[in-house]
Amino acid sequence: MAAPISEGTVPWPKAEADRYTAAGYWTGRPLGDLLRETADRMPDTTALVDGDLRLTYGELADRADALAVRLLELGLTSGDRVVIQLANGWEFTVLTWACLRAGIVPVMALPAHRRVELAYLAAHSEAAAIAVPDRLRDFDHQTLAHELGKEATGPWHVLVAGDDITAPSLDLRALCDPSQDPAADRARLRSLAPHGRDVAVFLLSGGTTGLPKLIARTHDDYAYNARASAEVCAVDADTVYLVNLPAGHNFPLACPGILGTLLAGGRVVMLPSPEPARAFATVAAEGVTHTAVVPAVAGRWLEHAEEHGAEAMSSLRVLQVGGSRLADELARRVRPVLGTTLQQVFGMAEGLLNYTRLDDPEDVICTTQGRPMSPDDEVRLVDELDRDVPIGEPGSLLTRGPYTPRGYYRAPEHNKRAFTDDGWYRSGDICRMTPEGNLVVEGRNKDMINRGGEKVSAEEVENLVYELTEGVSQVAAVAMPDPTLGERVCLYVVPAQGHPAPTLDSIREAMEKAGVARFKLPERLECVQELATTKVGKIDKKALRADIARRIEGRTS
Ligand code: OOB
Repeated sequence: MAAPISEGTVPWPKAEADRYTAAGYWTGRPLGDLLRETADRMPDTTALVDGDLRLTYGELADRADALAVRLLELGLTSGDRVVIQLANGWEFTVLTWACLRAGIVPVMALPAHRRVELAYLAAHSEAAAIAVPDRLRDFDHQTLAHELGKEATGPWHVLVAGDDITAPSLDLRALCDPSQDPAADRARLRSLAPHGRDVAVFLLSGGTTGLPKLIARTHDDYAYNARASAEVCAVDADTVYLVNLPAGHNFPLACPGILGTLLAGGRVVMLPSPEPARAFATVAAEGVTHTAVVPAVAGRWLEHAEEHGAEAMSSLRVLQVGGSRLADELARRVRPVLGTTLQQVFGMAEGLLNYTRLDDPEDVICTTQGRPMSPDDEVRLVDELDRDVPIGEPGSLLTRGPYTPRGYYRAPEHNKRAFTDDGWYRSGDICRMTPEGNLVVEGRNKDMINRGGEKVSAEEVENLVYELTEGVSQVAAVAMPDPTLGERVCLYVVPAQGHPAPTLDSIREAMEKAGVARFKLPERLECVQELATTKVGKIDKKALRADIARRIEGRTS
């Protein structure tokens, strides 16, 4: 039996919970109920578009209920966990909605994850099921999903979205078919409705440790996250929101993303990738008003528009950009080239969201990463001794608030480091605050590489290299600058005595064979005699980052 989720979560203190409830942020209503309510208000309005498939709110809500009941009939129960690793398609949205209705908790994996990540997520969450595509970009997700089942300690269901369903997989699309008796489904789900304080979804941390952490987001906090985001982004019933980042990431899921748009009665359009020609055509065809991208994609879209014109984008009102630092120069091109309002988003799966406001002066929009979404978000910028730095000085960002949980799931040791004793989350971002209260992200003091919005934990890469490569004495993974992605993974290796230096290809091959997500594989290798160390004898990553930046510039001093 899987342990109840409540055993691994860190609840907000009672005083804060009461305060957030009194302020109206937490309503005690589960997300599934709130979604159903929107559907009841506008059953005939189009809610979801995926290629030729269009579902009204009524159809979407009924399919979600039908799926929820079928999951229960399979033996899943409220509180069970399901790893979701689906492409951006309608099935993702129906399944997520279904889980929220039944109190089944999705663990939001990414399509790029492979055996290493999925096995860990399934084990750590004690998942009873996984939902995958049959194949995606030449990878056989279905076979891997069944292999993962061999390690499961309890029942293991494999739900597959695609045309090639092989036994004993369950056909996810068929499970989403409308039911004979929607009213009966609804009645059955009513008795299972989770509480507002229950966990709604597990998000994945960007990761600074050997293994990614799970973030338990409650119905109360995540509904507020989505609803308040929708307000800041002017998302309402007229919104057409295009999903082109991986749907299980917090940004397209709830900032305001899929959930914020559906709660507001708008329309969600799913697209499998942000490739510019197709994205532009979809914006034009569907009259898309809002979308979210990472800076690297914003750059590609700007280039595309400069080459082919931006007529296709005429309906787009808000282009949200976040996940990694957007260069001011790129930001300044958005309005003139795309004719749309840029919104910078500096967020994290752990909670805190900062947005530039749509009516901010152009200079604020182009040079800052915005300010906290909620009046009750608390933000501090501190020095090494946790003392507040003066306004304008860079400091390490600490935060608490109504949608920032107080600890990672089942990680008591790590929580002691990642959170202060009084519950502040140490984001590891170095920011400065402008006089008018906006944040500018200047760097970070966490050991993570931000590859165009994809987060890679240096420690995880290092552990994998030690484990998989013979004859290495020391390794260090660091960020190297990259003009398109911002950063890429560079690996420093000190070969062991008497061993030949490994090659980049051999390291990458070993990692890929072991089943590590491709975005984590090092893209440059520097074999050296020794690694610079700090005064206390730790590997000096700052020196290594400076070293690789110099080497890339061609000065190998
Ligand atoms: C978003 O969430 P995560 O959990 O993948 O990554 C969070 C980290 C932040 O701590 C920061 O280091 C970095 O990503 N980051 C940014 C940024 N937005 C995120 N760094 C500089 N500028 C930005 N605008 O990435 C995320 C979650 C919700 C909304 C948007 C992004």
